[in-house]
Parts: sequence; structure tokens; C-alpha cells
Amino acid sequence: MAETNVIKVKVHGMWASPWVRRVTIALKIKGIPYEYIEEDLKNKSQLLLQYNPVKKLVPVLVHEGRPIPESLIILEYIDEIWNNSPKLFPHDPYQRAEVRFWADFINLQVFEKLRDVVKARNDGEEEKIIKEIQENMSKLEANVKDLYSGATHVNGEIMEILDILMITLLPIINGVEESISVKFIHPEKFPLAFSWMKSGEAVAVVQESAPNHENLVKFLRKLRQLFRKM
Ligand SMILES: N[C@@H](CCC(=O)N[C@@H](CS)C(=O)NCC(=O)O)C(=O)O
Repeated sequence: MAETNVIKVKVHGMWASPWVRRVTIALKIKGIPYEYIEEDLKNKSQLLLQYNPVKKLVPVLVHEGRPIPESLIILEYIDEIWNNSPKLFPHDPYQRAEVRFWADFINLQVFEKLRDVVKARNDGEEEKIIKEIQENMSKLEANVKDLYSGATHVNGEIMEILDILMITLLPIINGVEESISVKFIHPEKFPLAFSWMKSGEAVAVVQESAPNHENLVKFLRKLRQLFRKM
């Protein structure tokens, strides 16, 4: 087999994970072939534990045998290594810093808190986290006009990092809301953020990688029951 045909990239992932989906979308945008390894998170593979011994989480990207954990770090790595294909981060250092700030904010203050909603042990905890997410969404909404050009989604190849994060947020919001039977992120309150989140709907790499909504809701409901019983 010619050297160029050897798959040098592997991704350890899990179908429902938006953190994993960010990475696979980025690889597809860049046109990088990869092998995908689905992990059973109740029974993690020895390889995953060896590759990410500190956090033991997916995604892990393995490039030429070397593991890289943490989705945002993986995305930066992908952009640095495959730097002649569509760029995920802006070239300008100031803009790059700004994008990193917002990527971190969206990751920690929205994605991670959506997961915390599902893992809340009682209604009081759930309500508190929902309120925090609504406040964080308001902060994001106030900044969308400066962050989203509205023109980056004409085709999947020019999606950048914040586009990937926003686009992959929508199925998780829908899944979490349905799994707890509470609608708490209203499109009319966050119209700019919603139009950004929806902007990827027609993009092939986004469509191909979308988790099945019913399966996602089932998965999240089970997770919720598990934490409510603890
Ligand atoms: N900060 C991590 C979050 C990744 C994460 O939370 N992964 C979840 C899957 S959705 C996981 O591996 N969970 C397994 C566990 O909690 O044991 C990243 O950005 O990669």
C-alpha cells in the first residue's frame, strides 16, 4: 500500500458525544482520512485508558501513534499539522485569541453545563444550572454579531472553529430539553445564536455526522435516571 494511503489518524469516540463530533467534523472539513473507534464508556478500552490516563474521556485523536486528548486541543493540533487545508482558526493572533476565548466560553459555560443539567441530582440543582445556561446564552447572544460573519457556511469547507461549536450545539440543546421535558433555551430570546446554530443544517459534513435525535434523547434520559437515583 502506498504511504499516502495508510491511515495515520485514529479517533476514539462515542456516537452521542458533541465533543467527539467537533473533531470528526474538523477532520472531514480538512479532508483527512481517519479510522473511528467507538468506545463503550461503561467499559472503556485499554487503549483509551492508556491514551488518556488523566481524564479517561473521549475524544482522543491518535496521530502516528501519539495520543492527543481534549477536543479543543485536538482542534488546534489538527489546524497546526494540516495547515495547508481550510483553516479552523484565524491567522491573525488577536483574532485567534478572541476565538479561543469564545471557544472556551461556549465549551465550559454552555456545553458542559448542558451535560450538568442531565446529571443534576434533583430539581433544585437542575433549575440552578438552567439559569446559569440562560445567563451564559445571553452573554453569547450579545457577542454573536461580532463573532459570526453570517457568510462562513456556504459550504462545509470554510467552516471555522466557532462555527463547528455552534452548529454542534443545536442537537444537544434539543436532546437535553426533550430528555428533561423542559424548554429553556428559547429561539426568540437568542435569535442570533439560533441562526448561527442552524446555519450548518444544509452542510453535508454536518448532516452526515448528526446524532439521531430519538436515540440521543433515549441515551440522555437513561443518563438522567442514573444520576437521579444516586
Ligand atoms: N473536556 C472534554 C470533554 C469530553 C467529554 O466529556 N467526553 C465524555 C463523552 S461525551 C466522556 O468521555 N465521558 C466518559 C466519562 O465521563 O467517563 C473535551 O473537550 O474533550
